[in-house]
Amino acid sequence: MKIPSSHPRYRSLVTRERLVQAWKAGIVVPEGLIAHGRGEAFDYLLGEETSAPALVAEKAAAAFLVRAASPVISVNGNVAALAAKEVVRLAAAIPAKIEVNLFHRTQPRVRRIAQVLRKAGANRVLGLRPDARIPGLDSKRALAQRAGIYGADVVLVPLEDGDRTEALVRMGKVVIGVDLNPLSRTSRHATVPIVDELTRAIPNVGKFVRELHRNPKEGARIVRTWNKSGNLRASYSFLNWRLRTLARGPRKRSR
Ligand code: PTJ
Repeated sequence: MKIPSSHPRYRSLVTRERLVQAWKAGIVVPEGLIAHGRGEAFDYLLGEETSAPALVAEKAAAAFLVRAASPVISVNGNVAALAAKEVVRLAAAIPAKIEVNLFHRTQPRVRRIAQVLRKAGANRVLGLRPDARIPGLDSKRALAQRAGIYGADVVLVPLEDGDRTEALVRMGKVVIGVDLNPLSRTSRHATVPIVDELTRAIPNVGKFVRELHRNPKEGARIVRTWNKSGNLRASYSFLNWRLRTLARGPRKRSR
């Protein structure tokens, strides 16, 4: 579908179209389109830009990732459709492994998503041959690779369902979520919940990764002082402030 670039919601419509095309190509599941709608609704409320608390969380995520012994980025259908190149670039900067992990898992879909990632520049993509199960999960999300998510100390899980976030935290891993819904179970249970839009969040984390590689002391300090509940509270306050400002309406000019 041709979207006129003059449309006031051009970016949003292009993103939607991209997801629909990825659904037609068997990369995104229909449930992924629903998940996107939920994300977009929260993005409206948050003002469709990175908030100050999200930026702080993105820097903390970068600090955990650069200091990790075995970091892994988990990729599902929506992430592959929206941010394959950004994920590959971030993985190279850390450096981290990439593993395809799906809720609605089928082997052909895993293969297609791995192909998207390779086309985006990934040399090695895990997840095709899982050899372990994440304890406490009955869904196919439990299937993981020992060389990847199963053995990782830090896992980045964008657009996740809360179950696996909780299960990975129970395994003792540092879990970094990217979820526009600050009330989701992922946001509440992740070690570092990033309440921001995926395509804004991943490049921001990448920028901080490069910055912290040059300043390892700063990375150590951030990890030591990271305050997850304080940061999440700041996200709720930001949302509250946004809604209160909107409720007050446009400011009257003083004479
Ligand atoms: O590809 P699969 O089979 O692994 O399935 C992927 C989906 C997304 C269907 C699966 O993980 C799922 O059902 O996720 P949930 O439980 O709907 O959670 C997705 C979360 O991501 C929701 O809380 C949305 O608000 C949020 N979200 C959606 N789009 C974005 C987003 N957050 C950040 N950026 C987005 N673009």
